[in-house]
Amino acid sequence: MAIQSKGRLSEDSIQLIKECGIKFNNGVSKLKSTSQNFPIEFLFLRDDDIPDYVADGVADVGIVGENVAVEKGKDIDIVKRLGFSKCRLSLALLKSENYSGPAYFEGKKIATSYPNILGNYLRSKKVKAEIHEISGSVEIAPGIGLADGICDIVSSGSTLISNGLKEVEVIFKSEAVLIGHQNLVSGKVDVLNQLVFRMESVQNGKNNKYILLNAPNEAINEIIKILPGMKSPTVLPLAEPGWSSIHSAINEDEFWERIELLKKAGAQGILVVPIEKMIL
Ligand code: PRT
Ligand code: ZN
Repeated sequence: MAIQSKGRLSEDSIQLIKECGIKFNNGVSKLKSTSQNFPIEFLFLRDDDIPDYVADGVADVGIVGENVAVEKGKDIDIVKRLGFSKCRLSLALLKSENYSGPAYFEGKKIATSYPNILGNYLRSKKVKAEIHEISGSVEIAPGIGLADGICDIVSSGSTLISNGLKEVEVIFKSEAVLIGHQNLVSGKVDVLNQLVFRMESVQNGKNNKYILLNAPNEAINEIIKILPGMKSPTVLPLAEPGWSSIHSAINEDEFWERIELLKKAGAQGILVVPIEKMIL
Protein backbone atom coordinates (compact mmCIF):
# COMPACT_ATOMS: atom_id res chain seq x y z
CA MET A 1 0.00 0.00 0.00
CA ALA A 2 1.34 3.39 -1.01
CA ILE A 3 0.65 6.30 1.34
CA GLN A 4 1.84 9.90 1.37
CA SER A 5 5.07 10.24 3.36
CA LYS A 6 4.39 13.76 4.59
CA GLY A 7 1.71 16.29 3.82
CA ARG A 8 -1.98 16.81 4.24
CA LEU A 9 -2.98 13.17 3.69
CA SER A 10 -0.35 11.33 5.66
CA GLU A 11 -1.52 11.75 9.24
CA ASP A 12 -5.16 10.82 8.53
CA SER A 13 -4.09 7.89 6.30
CA ILE A 14 -1.89 6.48 9.07
CA GLN A 15 -4.58 7.04 11.68
CA LEU A 16 -7.18 5.18 9.58
CA ILE A 17 -4.81 2.23 9.11
CA LYS A 18 -4.07 2.14 12.84
CA GLU A 19 -7.81 2.29 13.65
CA CYS A 20 -8.17 -0.77 11.41
CA GLY A 21 -5.97 -2.56 13.95
CA ILE A 22 -3.02 -2.77 11.54
CA LYS A 23 0.24 -2.25 13.39
CA PHE A 24 3.33 -0.89 11.69
CA ASN A 25 6.29 1.30 12.39
CA ASN A 26 6.23 4.68 10.65
CA GLY A 27 9.56 6.27 11.56
CA VAL A 28 10.04 9.78 10.09
CA SER A 29 12.66 8.87 7.50
CA LYS A 30 11.27 5.44 6.60
CA LEU A 31 10.49 4.67 2.97
CA LYS A 32 9.04 1.22 3.63
CA SER A 33 7.48 -0.63 6.55
CA THR A 34 5.91 -4.06 7.03
CA SER A 35 2.93 -4.63 9.30
CA GLN A 36 3.50 -6.95 12.24
CA ASN A 37 -0.08 -8.28 12.31
CA PHE A 38 -1.61 -7.92 8.80
CA PRO A 39 -0.24 -9.13 5.43
CA ILE A 40 0.60 -5.68 4.12
CA GLU A 41 3.69 -3.60 3.39
CA PHE A 42 3.63 0.22 3.25
CA LEU A 43 5.53 2.47 0.85
CA PHE A 44 5.83 6.14 1.86
CA LEU A 45 5.77 8.32 -1.27
CA ARG A 46 4.93 11.77 -2.65
CA ASP A 47 1.22 11.86 -3.34
CA ASP A 48 1.73 12.65 -7.06
CA ASP A 49 3.59 9.33 -7.56
CA ILE A 50 0.96 7.13 -5.90
CA PRO A 51 -1.37 6.67 -8.94
CA ASP A 52 1.61 5.60 -11.11
CA TYR A 53 2.84 3.08 -8.56
CA VAL A 54 -0.65 1.58 -8.29
CA ALA A 55 -1.28 1.57 -12.06
CA ASP A 56 2.08 -0.18 -12.63
CA GLY A 57 1.38 -2.71 -9.87
CA VAL A 58 4.47 -1.70 -7.84
CA ALA A 59 1.89 -0.97 -5.13
CA ASP A 60 -1.43 -2.87 -5.11
CA VAL A 61 -3.39 -0.11 -3.38
CA GLY A 62 -2.82 3.46 -2.27
CA ILE A 63 -4.42 6.40 -0.50
CA VAL A 64 -4.47 9.64 -2.47
CA GLY A 65 -6.64 12.72 -3.05
CA GLU A 66 -9.31 12.06 -5.66
CA ASN A 67 -8.10 15.23 -7.43
CA VAL A 68 -4.69 13.62 -7.98
CA ALA A 69 -6.17 10.18 -8.83
CA VAL A 70 -8.40 11.70 -11.54
CA GLU A 71 -5.87 14.26 -12.84
CA LYS A 72 -3.23 11.58 -13.46
CA GLY A 73 -5.73 9.64 -15.60
CA LYS A 74 -4.05 6.29 -14.88
CA ASP A 75 -5.82 2.93 -15.19
CA ILE A 76 -6.70 2.40 -11.54
CA ASP A 77 -9.86 1.59 -9.60
CA ILE A 78 -11.32 3.91 -6.97
CA VAL A 79 -12.10 1.26 -4.36
CA LYS A 80 -13.46 3.41 -1.56
CA ARG A 81 -14.03 7.05 -0.62
CA LEU A 82 -12.44 7.72 2.75
CA GLY A 83 -14.15 10.91 3.95
CA PHE A 84 -11.06 12.94 4.95
CA SER A 85 -8.96 15.65 3.22
CA LYS A 86 -12.11 17.08 1.68
CA CYS A 87 -11.49 20.00 -0.68
CA ARG A 88 -12.64 21.37 -4.02
CA LEU A 89 -11.00 22.39 -7.26
CA SER A 90 -12.26 25.84 -8.18
CA LEU A 91 -11.85 28.58 -10.72
CA ALA A 92 -10.96 31.96 -9.22
CA LEU A 93 -10.44 35.51 -10.48
CA LEU A 94 -9.14 38.82 -9.20
CA LYS A 95 -11.93 40.14 -7.04
CA SER A 96 -12.25 43.33 -9.11
CA GLU A 97 -13.40 41.29 -12.18
CA ASN A 98 -17.07 41.05 -13.18
CA TYR A 99 -17.93 37.39 -13.58
CA SER A 100 -20.84 36.43 -15.79
CA GLY A 101 -20.52 32.62 -16.01
CA PRO A 102 -18.12 30.07 -17.57
CA ALA A 103 -18.18 31.98 -20.90
CA TYR A 104 -16.09 34.64 -19.11
CA PHE A 105 -13.08 32.36 -19.66
CA GLU A 106 -13.41 32.29 -23.48
CA GLY A 107 -10.00 33.28 -24.89
CA LYS A 108 -8.59 33.82 -21.38
CA LYS A 109 -5.49 32.29 -19.80
CA ILE A 110 -5.92 30.08 -16.70
CA ALA A 111 -3.02 28.96 -14.50
CA THR A 112 -3.38 25.52 -12.85
CA SER A 113 -1.64 22.35 -11.72
CA TYR A 114 -4.71 20.39 -12.91
CA PRO A 115 -4.70 20.75 -16.74
CA ASN A 116 -6.66 17.54 -17.37
CA ILE A 117 -9.56 18.13 -14.98
CA LEU A 118 -9.72 21.78 -16.08
CA GLY A 119 -9.55 20.81 -19.79
CA ASN A 120 -12.48 18.40 -19.33
CA TYR A 121 -14.50 21.06 -17.55
CA LEU A 122 -13.86 23.69 -20.24
CA ARG A 123 -14.79 21.19 -22.98
CA SER A 124 -18.03 20.33 -21.17
CA LYS A 125 -18.88 24.06 -21.11
CA LYS A 126 -17.71 24.53 -24.73
CA VAL A 127 -15.30 27.24 -23.61
CA LYS A 128 -11.92 27.66 -25.34
CA ALA A 129 -9.31 29.01 -22.94
CA GLU A 130 -5.54 28.73 -22.71
CA ILE A 131 -4.39 26.43 -19.90
CA HIS A 132 -1.07 27.49 -18.42
CA GLU A 133 0.32 24.61 -16.35
CA ILE A 134 2.38 25.53 -13.29
CA SER A 135 3.32 23.28 -10.42
CA GLY A 136 2.96 25.59 -7.42
CA SER A 137 2.08 29.07 -6.12
CA VAL A 138 -0.81 29.13 -8.57
CA GLU A 139 -2.72 31.73 -6.56
CA ILE A 140 -0.21 34.52 -7.26
CA ALA A 141 -0.53 34.15 -11.08
CA PRO A 142 -3.34 36.72 -11.69
CA GLY A 143 -1.74 39.31 -9.38
CA ILE A 144 1.57 39.20 -11.29
CA GLY A 145 -0.07 39.21 -14.71
CA LEU A 146 0.79 35.59 -15.55
CA ALA A 147 -2.84 34.56 -16.11
CA ASP A 148 -6.39 35.94 -16.06
CA GLY A 149 -7.65 33.35 -13.62
CA ILE A 150 -6.61 30.22 -11.74
CA CYS A 151 -7.92 26.75 -11.12
CA ASP A 152 -6.68 25.44 -7.78
CA ILE A 153 -7.53 23.48 -4.65
CA VAL A 154 -9.64 25.37 -2.13
CA SER A 155 -10.46 24.31 1.38
CA SER A 156 -11.32 27.20 3.72
CA GLY A 157 -10.95 29.81 0.95
CA SER A 158 -8.53 31.95 2.98
CA THR A 159 -5.62 31.53 0.52
CA LEU A 160 -7.79 32.98 -2.25
CA ILE A 161 -8.88 35.91 -0.11
CA SER A 162 -5.35 36.73 1.01
CA ASN A 163 -4.28 36.84 -2.66
CA GLY A 164 -7.12 39.19 -3.64
CA LEU A 165 -9.04 36.47 -5.51
CA LYS A 166 -12.67 35.31 -5.53
CA GLU A 167 -13.94 31.78 -6.17
CA VAL A 168 -16.33 31.75 -9.13
CA GLU A 169 -16.89 28.05 -10.04
CA VAL A 170 -16.39 24.75 -8.21
CA ILE A 171 -15.37 22.28 -10.94
CA PHE A 172 -14.51 19.16 -8.89
CA LYS A 173 -15.14 17.96 -5.32
CA SER A 174 -12.46 15.79 -3.77
CA GLU A 175 -11.70 13.66 -0.73
CA ALA A 176 -9.10 11.02 0.06
CA VAL A 177 -9.76 7.75 -1.79
CA LEU A 178 -8.44 4.21 -1.60
CA ILE A 179 -7.25 3.31 -5.09
CA GLY A 180 -6.43 -0.19 -6.33
CA HIS A 181 -4.51 -1.88 -9.14
CA GLN A 182 -6.91 -3.16 -11.78
CA ASN A 183 -5.72 -6.78 -11.96
CA LEU A 184 -4.99 -7.95 -8.45
CA VAL A 185 -4.31 -11.66 -8.02
CA SER A 186 -7.02 -13.42 -6.03
CA GLY A 187 -4.97 -13.75 -2.82
CA LYS A 188 -4.49 -9.99 -2.80
CA VAL A 189 -8.20 -9.39 -3.50
CA ASP A 190 -8.95 -11.31 -0.27
CA VAL A 191 -6.58 -9.09 1.71
CA LEU A 192 -8.07 -5.96 0.09
CA ASN A 193 -11.59 -7.11 0.99
CA GLN A 194 -10.53 -7.58 4.61
CA LEU A 195 -8.98 -4.11 4.60
CA VAL A 196 -12.10 -2.49 3.10
CA PHE A 197 -14.30 -4.33 5.62
CA ARG A 198 -12.21 -2.91 8.49
CA MET A 199 -12.25 0.61 7.01
CA GLU A 200 -16.04 0.45 6.68
CA SER A 201 -16.41 -0.70 10.29
CA VAL A 202 -14.29 2.24 11.46
CA GLN A 203 -16.28 4.69 9.30
CA ASN A 204 -19.64 3.32 10.42
CA GLY A 205 -18.51 3.65 14.03
CA LYS A 206 -17.57 7.29 13.46
CA ASN A 207 -20.88 8.05 11.74
CA ASN A 208 -22.95 6.59 14.57
CA LYS A 209 -23.36 7.04 18.31
CA TYR A 210 -24.56 4.62 20.95
CA ILE A 211 -27.52 6.02 22.85
CA LEU A 212 -28.99 4.92 26.18
CA LEU A 213 -32.08 6.45 27.75
CA ASN A 214 -34.75 5.84 30.36
CA ALA A 215 -38.46 5.97 29.56
CA PRO A 216 -41.80 5.05 31.13
CA ASN A 217 -43.04 1.74 29.67
CA GLU A 218 -46.00 3.39 27.93
CA ALA A 219 -43.57 5.50 25.84
CA ILE A 220 -41.52 2.51 24.58
CA ASN A 221 -43.43 1.98 21.32
CA GLU A 222 -43.15 5.58 20.28
CA ILE A 223 -39.44 5.72 21.19
CA ILE A 224 -38.76 2.58 19.14
CA LYS A 225 -40.26 4.34 16.10
CA ILE A 226 -37.83 7.23 16.60
CA LEU A 227 -34.84 4.94 17.25
CA PRO A 228 -34.93 2.00 14.86
CA GLY A 229 -31.40 0.82 15.81
CA MET A 230 -29.30 -1.73 13.89
CA LYS A 231 -31.93 -4.46 14.15
CA SER A 232 -34.24 -3.08 16.81
CA PRO A 233 -33.42 -1.33 20.10
CA THR A 234 -32.59 -3.24 23.29
CA VAL A 235 -35.20 -2.72 26.03
CA LEU A 236 -34.22 -3.60 29.61
CA PRO A 237 -36.33 -3.17 32.75
CA LEU A 238 -35.16 -0.57 35.30
CA ALA A 239 -35.20 -1.37 39.03
CA GLU A 240 -38.04 1.16 39.33
CA PRO A 241 -41.31 -0.52 38.28
CA GLY A 242 -42.96 0.81 35.09
CA TRP A 243 -39.66 2.13 33.63
CA SER A 244 -37.23 0.76 31.06
CA SER A 245 -33.79 1.53 29.70
CA ILE A 246 -33.61 1.64 25.88
CA HIS A 247 -30.30 1.23 24.00
CA SER A 248 -29.68 1.81 20.32
CA ALA A 249 -27.34 3.25 17.66
CA ILE A 250 -28.14 6.57 16.05
CA ASN A 251 -26.72 8.22 12.95
CA GLU A 252 -24.67 11.37 13.50
CA ASP A 253 -26.56 13.25 10.74
CA GLU A 254 -29.98 12.80 12.34
CA PHE A 255 -28.75 13.03 15.90
CA TRP A 256 -30.06 16.41 17.14
CA GLU A 257 -33.41 16.08 15.41
CA ARG A 258 -33.99 12.64 16.98
CA ILE A 259 -32.94 13.83 20.44
CA GLU A 260 -35.68 16.49 20.32
CA LEU A 261 -38.26 13.87 19.32
CA LEU A 262 -37.06 11.52 22.09
CA LYS A 263 -37.43 14.22 24.74
CA LYS A 264 -40.95 14.98 23.51
CA ALA A 265 -41.81 11.27 23.68
CA GLY A 266 -40.84 11.16 27.38
CA ALA A 267 -37.20 9.99 27.30
CA GLN A 268 -35.05 10.97 30.30
CA GLY A 269 -31.41 10.57 31.36
CA ILE A 270 -30.21 10.33 27.76
CA LEU A 271 -26.56 9.20 27.46
CA VAL A 272 -24.68 9.30 24.15
CA VAL A 273 -21.34 7.52 23.76
CA PRO A 274 -18.94 7.11 20.84
CA ILE A 275 -18.73 3.82 18.93
CA GLU A 276 -15.22 2.66 18.02
CA LYS A 277 -16.17 0.06 15.39
CA MET A 278 -19.54 -0.95 13.97
CA ILE A 279 -20.07 -4.18 12.01
CA LEU A 280 -23.38 -4.06 10.14
O1 PRT B 1 4.83 16.47 -1.00
P1 PRT B 1 3.66 15.88 -1.69
O2 PRT B 1 3.74 15.97 -3.21
O3 PRT B 1 3.37 14.47 -1.22
O4 PRT B 1 2.37 16.72 -1.21
P2 PRT B 1 1.66 17.98 -1.89
O5 PRT B 1 2.28 19.22 -1.32
O6 PRT B 1 1.54 17.82 -3.35
O7 PRT B 1 0.18 17.78 -1.35
P3 PRT B 1 -0.51 18.24 0.02
O8 PRT B 1 0.01 17.41 1.15
O9 PRT B 1 -0.51 19.72 0.16
O10 PRT B 1 -2.03 17.82 -0.31
C1 PRT B 1 -2.38 16.49 -0.50
C2 PRT B 1 -3.87 16.41 -0.83
O11 PRT B 1 -4.63 17.01 0.23
C3 PRT B 1 -4.32 17.20 -2.05
O12 PRT B 1 -4.07 16.51 -3.26
C4 PRT B 1 -5.81 17.35 -1.78
O13 PRT B 1 -6.50 16.16 -2.17
C5 PRT B 1 -5.88 17.44 -0.26
N1 PRT B 1 -6.14 18.81 0.24
C6 PRT B 1 -7.13 19.12 1.13
C7 PRT B 1 -5.48 19.94 -0.05
C8 PRT B 1 -6.09 20.98 0.67
N2 PRT B 1 -7.10 20.43 1.40
C9 PRT B 1 -5.58 22.32 0.55
N3 PRT B 1 -6.13 23.23 1.18
N4 PRT B 1 -4.43 20.20 -0.86
C10 PRT B 1 -3.95 21.45 -0.97
N5 PRT B 1 -4.47 22.52 -0.31
C11 PRT B 1 -3.78 23.85 -0.54
C12 PRT B 1 -4.20 24.49 -1.88
O14 PRT B 1 -3.34 24.04 -2.91
C13 PRT B 1 -4.05 25.98 -1.60
O15 PRT B 1 -2.71 26.40 -1.74
O16 PRT B 1 -4.14 24.77 0.44
C14 PRT B 1 -4.40 26.06 -0.13
C15 PRT B 1 -5.86 26.40 -0.01
O17 PRT B 1 -6.33 26.18 1.30
P4 PRT B 1 -7.40 27.19 1.94
O18 PRT B 1 -7.82 26.53 3.22
O19 PRT B 1 -6.69 28.49 2.18
O20 PRT B 1 -8.55 27.34 0.97
ZN1 ZN C 1 2.19 16.40 -4.44
